[in-house]
This record gives sequence, C-alpha cells and structure tokens, in this order.
Amino acid sequence: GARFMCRSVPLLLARRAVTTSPPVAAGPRGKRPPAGSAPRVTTGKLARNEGDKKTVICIEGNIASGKTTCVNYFEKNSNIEVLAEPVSKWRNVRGHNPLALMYQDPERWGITLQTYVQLTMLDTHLAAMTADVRMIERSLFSAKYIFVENLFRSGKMPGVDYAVLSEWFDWITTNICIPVDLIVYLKTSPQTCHERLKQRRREEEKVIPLEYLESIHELYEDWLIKQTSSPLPAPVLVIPADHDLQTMLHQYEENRDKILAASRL
Ligand code: DCM
Ligand code: MG
Repeated sequence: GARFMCRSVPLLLARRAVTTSPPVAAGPRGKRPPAGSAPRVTTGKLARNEGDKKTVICIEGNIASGKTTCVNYFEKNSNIEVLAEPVSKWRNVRGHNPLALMYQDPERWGITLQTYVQLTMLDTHLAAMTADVRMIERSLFSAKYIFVENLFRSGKMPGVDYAVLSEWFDWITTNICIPVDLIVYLKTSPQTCHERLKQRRREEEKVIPLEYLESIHELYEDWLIKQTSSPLPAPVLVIPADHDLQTMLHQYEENRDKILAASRL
C-alpha cells in the first residue's frame, strides 16, 4: 500500500536499487532545531505544503558502517540540514541508559529501547525543516524493519512485545505522513563494521559479536537490495562503503549531485 506517502508519488514495492561505483566523508554532528519548533500532528495526515520542494534523504547502513561520517561530510560541505541519530538520548533518558540495558538483556529491555527509538525517530522526522534538503541518519523505518525485526526473529523479543511495537508502528505510518525521497545505503561487509565498532569504542557496544552484525546486514540486504522483506519508503542509492576514509570522502563527493537531487529522481 501507499501508506507512507503523503505526496503524489506512490509507494512502489518493486523499486530497483541504483548501484553506484564506490564513493565519501567527515564533520561535526547535526544540530536539531529547538524542541517545540516542530510541527505537531493532532489528527489525520500531516500533508506537505503545496509546491513544497523540500527533500528528505535517509542514510542507512549497519552499525558502525560510517553513517555519521557521511552525514557530517555533507553537513560540512553542502547547504543542507543534518539530523544525526538521537543515540545520546538512547543512552540517557532521565538518567537511564536503555541502549546499555538492551545489549545486556535484550529479552527484558528490547521493547524499552525500541519504544524510545520509535518516539525519538518520529520526533526527528517531524521536526520543522530549516533547509531545502534534510539528511537523516537512519529512520523510523529501519528501526522497525531492521532492529525490531532482528530482536524478534532471533528469539530475543517476546511475541507480545513485537505485536505491541508493530501496532504502534502501523498506527504511526498509517496516520502520520513521514516523507522520504531517497535512501542512501552504505553497503559494508559485517567484518568492516566489526573493525570500525572496535575502533570507536562505544562502551555499550563492547558486547556486540560479529554474528549480530551479520544478522543486521542480512536484514538490510533483504530490505534494500533484494527488496523481499519490508516496503521501501523511497528509491535506494547504494554506496559501497568498505573503503578507507579518503576513498569514502571521494565517493561522497562524486555522488553529491545524485544524492542532493533526490527529489528529482
Ligand atoms: N540501535 C538499536 N536499535 C535501533 C537503532 C540503533 O539498537 N533501532 C543501536 C545500534 C548501535 C547504536 O544504536 O549500537 C547506533 O549506532 P550506529 O548509528 O553506528 O548504528
Ligand atoms: Mg552513527
């Protein structure tokens, strides 16, 4: 169904991925507009304004695939708005760390983290735009189709938790317009991510084994490459992302126009 679309473009389940030659980037974290400046939905769909030319690009990829480096590069080198993943909120909500709890005991805390991820990602998508082009690190969609799905399929999320999260997700995407014009998929091998994960040394992530990254990778591939699992909210641009930093920055530069012209794809 076309339930994610709030403009005239229908949701096509069969959209093909666009593969590019290798591309990419680096820079400071995204600044959010102040809380309270975002439009809030009370009833029905949030429609885009007539003649609205604004473009929303979601950067997707495995854990430690280089998404933050990518959005930072574009933030530094283009006149766009970047909304980084709200990981700091997931690590500290009123003094609690649901990200750490989830890694320690996913069966108990998976739904806790994912409920909060869903809220903070929705908040991100709905924040008022401050530029013509917005780049978001991940999305409401990957939170559900990749991370919730992974917890459930691996037997680490009880069926009732999965059902409740699914009801929330379905309600949100049925009743609230979440516009996305392009998905940029940073395609990596799980091994590359494992290396980068060790390098960045995020405390909560020390327990992540290679197998976990392999599961996330498979779900991303099913969704964005094979396109056999969940609906695509937008066309997909694939950027091979196993290369070193300099090569990646170069690839981002080469793909800049293609990415920023997303609304015309
Ligand atoms: N994460 C999660 N569930 C989500 C989204 C992210 O558990 N729905 C976790 C995976 C990483 C961290 O949050 O540990 C985000 O880091 P990265 O952006 O590198 O994937
Ligand atoms: Mg990141």
